[in-house]
Amino acid sequence: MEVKIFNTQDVQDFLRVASGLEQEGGNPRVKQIIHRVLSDLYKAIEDLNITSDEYWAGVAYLNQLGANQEAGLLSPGLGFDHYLDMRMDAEDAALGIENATPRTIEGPLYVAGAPESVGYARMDDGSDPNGHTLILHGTIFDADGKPLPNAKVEIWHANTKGFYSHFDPTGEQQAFNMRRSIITDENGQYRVRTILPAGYGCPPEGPTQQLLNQLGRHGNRPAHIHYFVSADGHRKLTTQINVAGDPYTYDDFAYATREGLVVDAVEHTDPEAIKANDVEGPFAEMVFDLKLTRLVDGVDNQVVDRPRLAV
Ligand code: MBD
Ligand code: FE
Repeated sequence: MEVKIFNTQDVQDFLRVASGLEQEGGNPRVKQIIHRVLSDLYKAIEDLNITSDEYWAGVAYLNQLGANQEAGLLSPGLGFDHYLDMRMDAEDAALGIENATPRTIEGPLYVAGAPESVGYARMDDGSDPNGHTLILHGTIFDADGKPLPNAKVEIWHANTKGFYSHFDPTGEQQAFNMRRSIITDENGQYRVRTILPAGYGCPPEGPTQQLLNQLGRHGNRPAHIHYFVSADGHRKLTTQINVAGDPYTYDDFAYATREGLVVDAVEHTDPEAIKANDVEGPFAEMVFDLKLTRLVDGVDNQVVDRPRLAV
C-alpha cells in the first residue's frame, strides 16, 4: 500500500523539530543543512516507497562504511568529489578565471608530512620488484606565465600493485614511500625519479565495491599521479595526471580524468639517455608543466580544508 504523509503539517513540523530548528542552541548552518537533507530523504522514502528493510540495510551499510574507513572512497565513486570540482570550475568561469592546468579531485589517500627537497627527489625506496623507473619532471608557471622558483610541488602515487604507502594492506611499504614535496629550483622546475604506478582498485570485499556491484559498476582507477602545487601569491592547485594508454583512462570510477591531464610515458632505451638521467636501465619519462592562478582579492577563494592524515 502507498500512503502520502510527507506534505502534512505533522511531518513538516516534525522535520523542523528533528533538525533543532525549534531550539535556541546549536549551529544554524548545521541545522539548515540537516533540515534540507532530512527533508529530501524523508521525501525519497515516500516517493520511492522505501521499505523498512531497505532503510535498515542502508543504516547497516553506513556503519560498515565507517568501520572500513571507506566514506572518503565512496565519495568520489558516487561523483561527489568531481561534482565539487565542477562547481569550482563554474565559479571560476563566472569570475573570468582560466585554469590553464585543470583541477581534479584530491582523493582520500594524501598524507601530510612527506620529505621535502629542492629541485629533485627520489620518491621510491627501490623495493618494488616490478617497479619500472619513471623520470617525471616539468616547470611550474606563475599566473603571468613565468617559471616560478620556490613553489611547493607535492606528489603522491601508488606502487605497482596500486597500493599507497600508509594505506597498503600488505604492510610492505615504508612510511612516505612515493610521497615527496619538491621545491622548484631557480628555473621553476621540479624533477623526480620514481616508478610507474599501477591503477587503483577498490578493496574487492569492501562496502564501496559492494555498492558499486549493485550499480553494475567497476571500482577501478587508471594509473595516476597526484599533485598539490602551492606558491606565494597563488591559489593552491589540486590535480592529477593519468598515464596515457591505461584501459581505465576514460573509464575512471572516481571521474578524475580530464582533458589536459593525460600524459604519455615515453620509453627510453638508448644508453645516452640512460646515462644522462643517471638511471640503471631503460626508463619511462613523463613531462608535465603546471600553471597556477593568482589569489582572488588576496585570498585563495577555493582552498579545500578537509581532515587529512598527518604523520
Ligand atoms: C585513489 O588513489 C584515488 O586517487 C581516488 C580518488 C580514490 C581511490 C583511490
Ligand atoms: Fe590516487
